[in-house]
Amino acid sequence: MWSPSFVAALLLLLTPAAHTLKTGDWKTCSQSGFCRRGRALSARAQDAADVWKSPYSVIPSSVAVASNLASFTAAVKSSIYPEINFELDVRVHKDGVVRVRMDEVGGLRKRYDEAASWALVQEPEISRAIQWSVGKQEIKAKYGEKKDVEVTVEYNPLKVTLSRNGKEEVVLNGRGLLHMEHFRTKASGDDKPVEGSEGDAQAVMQTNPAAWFEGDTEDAWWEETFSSWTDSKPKGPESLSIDINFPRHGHVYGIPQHATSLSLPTTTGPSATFTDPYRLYNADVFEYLASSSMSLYGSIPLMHAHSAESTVAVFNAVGSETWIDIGRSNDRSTETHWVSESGILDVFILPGPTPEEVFAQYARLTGTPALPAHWSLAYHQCRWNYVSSDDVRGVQKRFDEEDIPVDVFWLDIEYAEEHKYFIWDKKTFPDPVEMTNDVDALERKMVVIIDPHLKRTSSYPVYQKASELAVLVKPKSGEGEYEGWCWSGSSSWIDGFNPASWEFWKGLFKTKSIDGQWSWTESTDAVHIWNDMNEPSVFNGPEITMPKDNVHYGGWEHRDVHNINGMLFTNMTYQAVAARSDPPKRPFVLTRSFYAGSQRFGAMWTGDNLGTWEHMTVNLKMALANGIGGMTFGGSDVGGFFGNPEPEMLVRWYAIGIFSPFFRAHAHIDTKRREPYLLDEPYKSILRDTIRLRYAMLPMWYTAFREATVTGIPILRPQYVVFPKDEAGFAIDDQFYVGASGLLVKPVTEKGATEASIYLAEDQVYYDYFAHYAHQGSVKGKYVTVPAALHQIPLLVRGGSIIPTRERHRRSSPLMKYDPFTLRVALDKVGSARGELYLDDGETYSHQDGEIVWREFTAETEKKSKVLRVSSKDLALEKPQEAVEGNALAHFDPANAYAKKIAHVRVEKIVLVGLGKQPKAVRVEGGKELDWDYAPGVSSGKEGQAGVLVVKDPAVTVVSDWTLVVEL
Ligand code: NBV
Repeated sequence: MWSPSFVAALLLLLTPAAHTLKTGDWKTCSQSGFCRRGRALSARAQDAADVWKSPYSVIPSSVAVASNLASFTAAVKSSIYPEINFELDVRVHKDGVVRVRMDEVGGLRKRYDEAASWALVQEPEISRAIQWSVGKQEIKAKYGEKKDVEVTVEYNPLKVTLSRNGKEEVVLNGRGLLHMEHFRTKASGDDKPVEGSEGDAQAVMQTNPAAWFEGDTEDAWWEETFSSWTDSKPKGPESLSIDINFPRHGHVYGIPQHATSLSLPTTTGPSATFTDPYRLYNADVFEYLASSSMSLYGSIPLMHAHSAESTVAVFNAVGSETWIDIGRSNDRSTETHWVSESGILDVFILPGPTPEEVFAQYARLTGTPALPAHWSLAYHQCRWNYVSSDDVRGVQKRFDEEDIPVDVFWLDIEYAEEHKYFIWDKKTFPDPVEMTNDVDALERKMVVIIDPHLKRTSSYPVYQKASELAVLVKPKSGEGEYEGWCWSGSSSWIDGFNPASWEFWKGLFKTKSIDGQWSWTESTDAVHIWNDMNEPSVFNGPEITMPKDNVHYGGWEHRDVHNINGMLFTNMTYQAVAARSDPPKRPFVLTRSFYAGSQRFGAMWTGDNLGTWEHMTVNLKMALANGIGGMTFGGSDVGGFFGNPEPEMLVRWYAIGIFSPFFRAHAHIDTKRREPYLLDEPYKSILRDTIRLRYAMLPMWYTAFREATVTGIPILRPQYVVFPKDEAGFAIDDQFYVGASGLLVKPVTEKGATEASIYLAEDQVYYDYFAHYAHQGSVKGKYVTVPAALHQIPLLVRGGSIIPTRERHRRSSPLMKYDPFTLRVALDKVGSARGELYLDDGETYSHQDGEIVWREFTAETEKKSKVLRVSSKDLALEKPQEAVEGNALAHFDPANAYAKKIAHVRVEKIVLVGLGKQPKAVRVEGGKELDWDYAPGVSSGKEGQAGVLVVKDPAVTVVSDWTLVVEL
């Protein structure tokens, strides 16, 4: 019998293109026709900057303001192709976001215009308060509460500007790089010189502006080859170029996913960090580089631009391959140039002006992350592969023997017979339901991989049915089924753009067969799903993906929808898993590929990282950038996918893992087993403590997730988000805050470190979470040094925070659901603090009906009366509209069914950090004196070992209002 690893090794051999470390497997800009054309246009425009003028202009007489005054349309012409018609549509949303759309009208074909409809959560509401004033040379509107925002569309050349208080914030086509290549008919001969293009550039500009503008050859207009692949390009050139400038904004962030710094390094100009533009083209980049502008698995065309004055953003809703150049001018403005292969111009300008407002604006467009099931925030144990059901049982046993908590066991592709997903390999997994039930017995879950490639064999009911329903992607002929090579050998791909594929897909996940249809009856509600390879990854395809001339439902080419493809697959899977249980439970789906809006369908991870310190470091930065793009529920393979990490590295990676919203250990099939219980001491004990810390902090994490689902603000918050005016923090991406909890984490990513240096942006006290040492920050910003030996995690608590934890050790997180809480109160300089706790049943949708507990804890020191009070009150009662995602609660009943269920759950300990004085007495208002311990130390305003008061068993519950009184 062939072992799974033998089969995998064989497949690796059979797929040479996919599996050797070669950056040459993916295009550079100069190997991509439309990118080359876009960059050439930019270079020509720059050379002729003094005379250069965009050929696109608005026809003034065509400007038509809608009857509700909220939007306008206008005809646009290019002086180079006067016979081609474009239409511009500009509207302002209720929240001030400006949407600018332009399409070719009456052309030979239709451009793909559905990217936004996949990304947007709903059609945005248009503002009714906008009054456009139509002038001879421009049309503009002022809006905003203080009428400080202005959007101006200049006619000739076409230029769109968003300004605030008279200062330009975002400018579209300011450099004249707008170019929508119109559809045309192919003349005979390829790459032929354009007539009249000979001679000196300036002369050509005068005599043949088209040749000057578009270049002097039909460069890759009708066909393009890369390596051994030829893209037939039946529609000819249709790329879209637009420059977007951010005057006086010296930092840009976002456009995930790239392995680079959070503040994006430049790609143009003499000191450019990268020679190639940032590429957005979902790709299975094997052993990706730790510093590169190359594409990775997911693409979110959202960019924040930031300065101490404001944060603004653009969301360029395009689904085709896109390259983005970033340059910086002397006045520290950022100039960007976006070139996409196809699609319409559909740019959303997000006016901010704060990071929070930009997140809210983007969330109103593409949605917030779905509230995950509580268990999915706990620890996930994965590897390629747990090879049998007994292997899974054995791993579970070892975790329990070693008292290491874990919630989820994962199965990679080897569970599936011949990689036919859903079909268990009965030689190794003879009893999948029993195995799942054994895991479920400790309220644990399983996550099983389902990839989008379907093995083309009639013995595979999933493929057979998909083929029968004709819901598979088609080859360039538009007939039949595209066939490519992936794990399952000869495969075809489900086409999520075909509406019929959704019902089919949903049906597959049913645990009871309906009407005799094949469904996954050998599965239970405790099984959740991992979607991998959904870029899609195709071993024998160009750049390890699908040919661009493949055809999807509606006749669209794969090129038009490539970056959206992976999201559709997860969306379908998410709906399918949700529809499986009745009443519905929150599905968990992990995806490798993503697009704008993917946050609504679950978690992502950073793919096949290497077990190196560089990858560990860059994965952290990537987590921050992914969060900017909405994908806050993310993490990296703890330990690194490839390689055998030394114990020190593994320990440090777990310390990162416990501060990642998604916390999963994973490893390649060729690596040595490295489950935490396998390590020698002291590493094993350190890992146990580390994972336990994650479990203790689950209340904080769940509370942070609630907030993200309502506000769209990422859970891992970089400095510029928390301190938007502090220039010194704008490029910091090696430390972050966790939600609004006040926790500041500085992961150690260097071998042999014993100390870490943490930047404090404000004049505030920050306590060491474990040792309670009080570090005083400074208004000017300041670095402090904290101990960071292997068993120590550099973790500070911002003065003024209250952190809820649960500190009993359990084997899995659902077993903690009635455990008592500890409140850690970190007093600020004036002796006050605030924190929140959000709870619900953690798995159903009853939270949307108000079955929640959402508390606010506050601490106040009254100097005069010499008392410190810590109080708990009902936040849901105060702000029912903000309690849960989608503003669903109009009213809130504090005595809801969930609150009743946990009515007995106590607060077992209150820890007050930064109390400089031993108390005289401690009691809960109206109650008797309580027991306490006091460890002397400084008060919250001073540097040094802080005084700590521990109040044991205050005899209060978590759902009730109470006040603890500390007499000083
Ligand atoms: O399914 C096997 C792996 C998986 O373990 C990994 O996490 C994915 O990113 N998968 C990629 C396929 C091929 C990896 C070489």
